[in-house]
Amino acid sequence: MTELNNIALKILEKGKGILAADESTGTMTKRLEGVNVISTPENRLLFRETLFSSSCMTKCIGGVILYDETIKQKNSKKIMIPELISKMGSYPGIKVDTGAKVLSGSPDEKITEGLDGLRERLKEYYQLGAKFTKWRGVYNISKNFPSKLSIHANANALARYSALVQECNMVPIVEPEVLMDGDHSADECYQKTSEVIKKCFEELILHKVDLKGIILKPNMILAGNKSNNKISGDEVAKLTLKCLKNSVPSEVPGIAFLSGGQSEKEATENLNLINKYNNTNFIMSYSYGRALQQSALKFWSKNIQNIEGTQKVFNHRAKMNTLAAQGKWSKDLEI
Ligand code: 5MM
Repeated sequence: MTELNNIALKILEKGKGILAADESTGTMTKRLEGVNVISTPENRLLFRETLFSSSCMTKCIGGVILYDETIKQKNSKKIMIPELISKMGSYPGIKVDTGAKVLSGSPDEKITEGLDGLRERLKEYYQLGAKFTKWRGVYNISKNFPSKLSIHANANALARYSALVQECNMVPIVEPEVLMDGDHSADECYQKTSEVIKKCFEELILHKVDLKGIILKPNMILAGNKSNNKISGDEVAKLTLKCLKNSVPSEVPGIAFLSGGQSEKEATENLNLINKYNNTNFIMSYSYGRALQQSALKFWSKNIQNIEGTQKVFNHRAKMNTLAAQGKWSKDLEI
């Protein structure tokens, strides 16, 4: 089990973070069509291999979460994608859930599926070079949500997933995402996120998951995106730290936040403040999807052959976040 702890620490060492490039084909199609690029396996690969061969992969990106399609693809030089990522000095990982579906018993909420046949799929991914995995539970906030049922069912699935992943010698990323959609206050986000995370750890412990060999991927504590009572970055950082300090067991080596719909700069600034005020022993880094890729995707969409230009944009964003993961970012470093 020390091996898993070492991998988790390596992924997040020296301000390194995780690139979440695990958009399923449906989501990736939305992203590409949003910038007027046709979503073909070739275009999805071209954008992703452009990112994975960027220079920031060596010093800033400790791990890349892949989707099933990508982990089985070869780049233009016929190198398998996990091998390319390893050669760049990063760890390949894989999303293993099969998506969030309607939760029977509370049809306005979601339960993440993918446990059936997971043990066999994990063996295949391990053979393909994956060193870590990801599973995301989603929760929405409203007066009655997340319900006890959704909190319990998703925590149980996250724990069963994590136990199987460790059995197969990979590090599970545990991602309970409390969505920012809605008009709720930051205090409500704090209450619900605390409840969700505490339940996850109760189940992880029950399922005998070694907490030293996981990475937690939570949301930051924010007011809902439709709330009129937005809070400052300082308050986001302080509430986020308070929530995690009170709900995450000290054995957990690292926390890598999702960006959840924050703008690129907001996600960087908030991470920087979290690290400035960090009064815990946890490494606090990033596992961003949109907040790492948005500008690079926009640039690339205008000229998909401009590899170098796209990489420059991506390198900058990764560098900013790696500085933020050490509390060393400042506004004037932005272009
Ligand atoms: C990259 O997006 C992932 C979700 O993909 P699907 O919806 O296609 O399954 C998502 O899990 C992502 O890894 C996390 O939410 C973090 O991404 P953001 O954009 O929130 O930082």
